[in-house]
Amino acid sequence: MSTYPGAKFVTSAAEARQLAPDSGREIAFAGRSNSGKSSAINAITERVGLARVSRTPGRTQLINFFELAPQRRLVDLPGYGFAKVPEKVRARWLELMEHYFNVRESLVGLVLIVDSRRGLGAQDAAMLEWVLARDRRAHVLLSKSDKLNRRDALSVLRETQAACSDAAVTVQLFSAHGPQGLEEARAVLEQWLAG
Ligand SMILES: Nc1nc2c(ncn2[C@@H]2O[C@H](COP(=O)(O)OP(=O)(O)OP(=O)(O)O)[C@@H](O)[C@H]2O)c(=O)[nH]1
Ligand SMILES: [Mg+2]
Repeated sequence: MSTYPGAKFVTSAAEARQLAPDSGREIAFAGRSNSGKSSAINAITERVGLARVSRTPGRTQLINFFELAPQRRLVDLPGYGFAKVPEKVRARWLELMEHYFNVRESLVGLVLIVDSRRGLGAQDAAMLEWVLARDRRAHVLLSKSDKLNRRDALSVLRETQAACSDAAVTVQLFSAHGPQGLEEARAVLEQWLAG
Protein backbone atom coordinates (compact mmCIF):
# COMPACT_ATOMS: atom_id res chain seq x y z
CA MET A 1 0.00 0.00 0.00
CA SER A 2 1.10 3.56 -0.60
CA THR A 3 2.84 5.35 2.26
CA TYR A 4 0.48 8.22 1.53
CA PRO A 5 -2.90 6.68 0.69
CA GLY A 6 -4.56 10.07 1.05
CA ALA A 7 -2.24 11.89 -1.35
CA LYS A 8 -4.16 14.22 -3.61
CA PHE A 9 -3.81 17.20 -5.92
CA VAL A 10 -4.84 20.43 -4.20
CA THR A 11 -4.41 23.36 -6.57
CA SER A 12 -2.29 24.99 -9.28
CA ALA A 13 -0.97 28.50 -9.03
CA ALA A 14 0.01 30.58 -12.05
CA GLU A 15 0.46 33.69 -9.93
CA ALA A 16 1.18 34.79 -6.40
CA ARG A 17 -2.40 35.15 -5.19
CA GLN A 18 -3.24 31.56 -6.16
CA LEU A 19 -0.84 29.81 -3.77
CA ALA A 20 -2.36 27.23 -1.40
CA PRO A 21 -2.93 28.47 2.18
CA ASP A 22 0.44 28.90 3.90
CA SER A 23 -0.03 26.70 6.96
CA GLY A 24 1.40 23.39 8.15
CA ARG A 25 4.54 22.10 6.41
CA GLU A 26 5.47 21.75 2.77
CA ILE A 27 8.44 20.58 0.71
CA ALA A 28 9.14 22.02 -2.72
CA PHE A 29 10.55 20.04 -5.67
CA ALA A 30 12.62 22.13 -8.08
CA GLY A 31 14.97 21.47 -10.93
CA ARG A 32 15.62 21.90 -14.61
CA SER A 33 12.77 21.17 -16.91
CA ASN A 34 12.67 17.45 -17.73
CA SER A 35 14.93 16.58 -14.79
CA GLY A 36 12.25 14.28 -13.36
CA LYS A 37 10.48 16.36 -10.68
CA SER A 38 6.99 15.07 -11.36
CA SER A 39 8.22 11.49 -11.78
CA ALA A 40 9.98 11.74 -8.41
CA ILE A 41 6.79 12.93 -6.71
CA ASN A 42 4.82 10.06 -8.24
CA ALA A 43 7.45 7.47 -7.28
CA ILE A 44 7.83 8.74 -3.73
CA THR A 45 4.08 8.82 -3.15
CA GLU A 46 3.56 5.60 -5.15
CA ARG A 47 0.78 7.35 -7.01
CA VAL A 48 1.07 6.94 -10.76
CA GLY A 49 -0.21 10.08 -12.43
CA LEU A 50 -0.53 12.21 -9.28
CA ALA A 51 1.88 14.75 -10.79
CA ARG A 52 1.80 14.99 -14.54
CA VAL A 53 4.89 13.72 -16.34
CA SER A 54 5.42 15.96 -19.32
CA ARG A 55 6.38 15.35 -22.89
CA THR A 56 6.74 19.02 -23.69
CA PRO A 57 9.31 20.46 -21.28
CA GLY A 58 8.67 23.89 -19.95
CA ARG A 59 5.19 24.32 -21.28
CA THR A 60 3.45 24.52 -17.96
CA GLN A 61 4.58 27.34 -15.72
CA LEU A 62 2.47 26.39 -12.75
CA ILE A 63 3.16 25.67 -9.12
CA ASN A 64 1.28 22.46 -8.32
CA PHE A 65 0.35 21.64 -4.73
CA PHE A 66 -0.22 18.07 -3.51
CA GLU A 67 -1.43 17.12 -0.06
CA LEU A 68 0.03 13.97 1.51
CA ALA A 69 -1.94 14.33 4.73
CA PRO A 70 -3.72 17.27 6.34
CA GLN A 71 -1.28 20.21 6.59
CA ARG A 72 1.50 18.26 4.83
CA ARG A 73 2.23 19.15 1.20
CA LEU A 74 4.61 18.49 -1.66
CA VAL A 75 4.97 21.28 -4.22
CA ASP A 76 5.95 20.71 -7.86
CA LEU A 77 7.64 23.93 -9.01
CA PRO A 78 7.90 24.89 -12.68
CA GLY A 79 11.19 23.81 -14.23
CA TYR A 80 13.94 26.07 -15.46
CA GLY A 81 16.75 25.87 -17.97
CA PHE A 82 14.76 24.98 -21.05
CA ALA A 83 15.72 26.55 -24.33
CA LYS A 84 13.33 28.34 -26.67
CA VAL A 85 11.35 30.11 -24.00
CA PRO A 86 10.44 33.76 -24.52
CA GLU A 87 12.13 36.23 -22.18
CA LYS A 88 8.70 37.23 -20.86
CA VAL A 89 8.02 33.67 -19.65
CA ARG A 90 11.45 33.48 -18.05
CA ALA A 91 10.88 36.78 -16.24
CA ARG A 92 7.51 35.59 -14.95
CA TRP A 93 9.09 32.37 -13.71
CA LEU A 94 11.67 34.36 -11.75
CA GLU A 95 9.06 36.67 -10.30
CA LEU A 96 6.83 33.79 -9.19
CA MET A 97 9.74 31.82 -7.69
CA GLU A 98 11.08 34.84 -5.81
CA HIS A 99 7.65 35.49 -4.41
CA TYR A 100 7.18 31.85 -3.43
CA PHE A 101 10.53 31.52 -1.63
CA ASN A 102 10.22 34.92 0.04
CA VAL A 103 6.76 34.52 1.52
CA ARG A 104 6.35 30.80 2.15
CA GLU A 105 6.52 30.17 5.88
CA SER A 106 5.31 26.57 5.63
CA LEU A 107 8.28 25.70 3.37
CA VAL A 108 10.61 23.45 5.37
CA GLY A 109 12.99 22.34 2.64
CA LEU A 110 13.79 21.96 -1.02
CA VAL A 111 14.24 18.75 -2.94
CA LEU A 112 16.42 19.63 -5.92
CA ILE A 113 16.17 17.22 -8.82
CA VAL A 114 19.33 17.04 -10.92
CA ASP A 115 19.63 14.68 -13.89
CA SER A 116 22.56 12.45 -12.88
CA ARG A 117 23.82 12.46 -16.47
CA ARG A 118 24.14 16.26 -16.48
CA GLY A 119 25.30 16.88 -12.94
CA LEU A 120 24.83 20.08 -10.96
CA GLY A 121 24.54 23.14 -13.21
CA ALA A 122 24.84 26.86 -12.53
CA GLN A 123 21.09 27.34 -12.16
CA ASP A 124 20.86 24.37 -9.78
CA ALA A 125 23.62 25.87 -7.66
CA ALA A 126 21.85 29.24 -7.68
CA MET A 127 18.63 27.58 -6.56
CA LEU A 128 20.47 25.91 -3.67
CA GLU A 129 22.00 29.19 -2.59
CA TRP A 130 18.58 30.79 -2.67
CA VAL A 131 17.05 28.32 -0.22
CA LEU A 132 20.10 28.13 2.03
CA ALA A 133 20.08 31.93 2.27
CA ARG A 134 16.53 31.58 3.57
CA ASP A 135 17.59 29.06 6.24
CA ARG A 136 15.94 26.08 4.63
CA ARG A 137 17.39 22.62 4.09
CA ALA A 138 18.01 21.04 0.72
CA HIS A 139 18.20 17.46 -0.48
CA VAL A 140 19.54 16.73 -3.97
CA LEU A 141 18.14 13.77 -5.90
CA LEU A 142 20.52 12.74 -8.68
CA SER A 143 17.73 11.46 -10.88
CA LYS A 144 17.55 8.90 -13.69
CA SER A 145 20.40 6.97 -12.06
CA ASP A 146 19.11 3.88 -13.90
CA LYS A 147 20.70 5.42 -17.00
CA LEU A 148 24.20 5.26 -15.52
CA ASN A 149 26.41 2.32 -14.64
CA ARG A 150 27.35 1.89 -11.01
CA ARG A 151 30.80 3.43 -11.38
CA ASP A 152 29.60 6.59 -13.15
CA ALA A 153 26.70 6.93 -10.69
CA LEU A 154 29.05 6.82 -7.70
CA SER A 155 31.38 9.26 -9.35
CA VAL A 156 28.62 11.85 -9.96
CA LEU A 157 27.43 11.29 -6.38
CA ARG A 158 30.87 12.07 -5.00
CA GLU A 159 31.33 15.10 -7.27
CA THR A 160 27.98 16.53 -6.27
CA GLN A 161 28.61 15.93 -2.57
CA ALA A 162 31.91 17.75 -2.90
CA ALA A 163 30.21 20.68 -4.67
CA CYS A 164 27.51 20.85 -1.96
CA SER A 165 29.66 21.32 1.10
CA ASP A 166 27.03 23.17 3.16
CA ALA A 167 25.88 21.09 6.14
CA ALA A 168 22.24 21.84 5.26
CA VAL A 169 22.53 19.96 1.94
CA THR A 170 22.39 16.20 1.46
CA VAL A 171 22.74 14.29 -1.81
CA GLN A 172 21.62 10.85 -3.03
CA LEU A 173 21.21 8.80 -6.18
CA PHE A 174 17.62 8.37 -7.32
CA SER A 175 15.61 6.63 -9.99
CA ALA A 176 11.87 6.88 -10.41
CA HIS A 177 11.99 3.95 -12.83
CA GLY A 178 14.65 1.73 -11.22
CA PRO A 179 13.68 2.18 -8.54
CA GLN A 180 16.73 3.36 -6.65
CA GLY A 181 16.86 5.55 -3.55
CA LEU A 182 13.12 5.63 -2.88
CA GLU A 183 13.38 4.68 0.78
CA GLU A 184 16.24 7.11 1.34
CA ALA A 185 14.22 9.94 -0.21
CA ARG A 186 11.09 9.03 1.76
CA ALA A 187 13.05 9.02 5.01
CA VAL A 188 14.23 12.59 4.37
CA LEU A 189 10.71 13.80 3.58
CA GLU A 190 9.29 12.04 6.64
CA GLN A 191 11.82 13.73 8.85
CA TRP A 192 11.21 17.17 7.34
CA LEU A 193 7.43 16.86 7.52
CA ALA A 194 7.39 15.59 11.10
CA GLY A 195 6.69 17.95 13.97
N1 LIG B 1 14.99 6.47 -17.16
C1 LIG B 1 14.37 7.35 -16.36
N2 LIG B 1 13.58 8.29 -16.90
C2 LIG B 1 12.99 9.18 -16.07
C3 LIG B 1 13.18 9.13 -14.66
N3 LIG B 1 12.48 10.16 -14.11
C4 LIG B 1 11.88 10.81 -15.13
N4 LIG B 1 12.17 10.24 -16.32
C5 LIG B 1 11.69 10.66 -17.65
O1 LIG B 1 12.11 11.99 -17.89
C6 LIG B 1 11.09 12.75 -18.56
C7 LIG B 1 10.72 13.98 -17.75
O2 LIG B 1 10.15 13.59 -16.51
P1 LIG B 1 9.21 14.56 -15.67
O3 LIG B 1 8.96 13.88 -14.37
O4 LIG B 1 8.05 15.02 -16.46
O5 LIG B 1 10.22 15.78 -15.47
P2 LIG B 1 9.88 17.22 -14.87
O6 LIG B 1 11.12 17.68 -14.22
O7 LIG B 1 8.66 17.15 -14.03
O8 LIG B 1 9.63 18.08 -16.19
P3 LIG B 1 8.86 19.50 -16.33
O9 LIG B 1 7.61 19.43 -15.53
O10 LIG B 1 8.62 19.66 -17.79
O11 LIG B 1 9.79 20.55 -15.81
C8 LIG B 1 9.93 11.77 -18.75
O12 LIG B 1 10.01 11.24 -20.04
C9 LIG B 1 10.16 10.71 -17.68
O13 LIG B 1 9.62 9.47 -18.02
C10 LIG B 1 14.02 8.09 -14.12
O14 LIG B 1 14.26 7.96 -12.91
N5 LIG B 1 14.59 7.24 -15.03
MG1 LIG C 1 6.88 18.20 -14.16
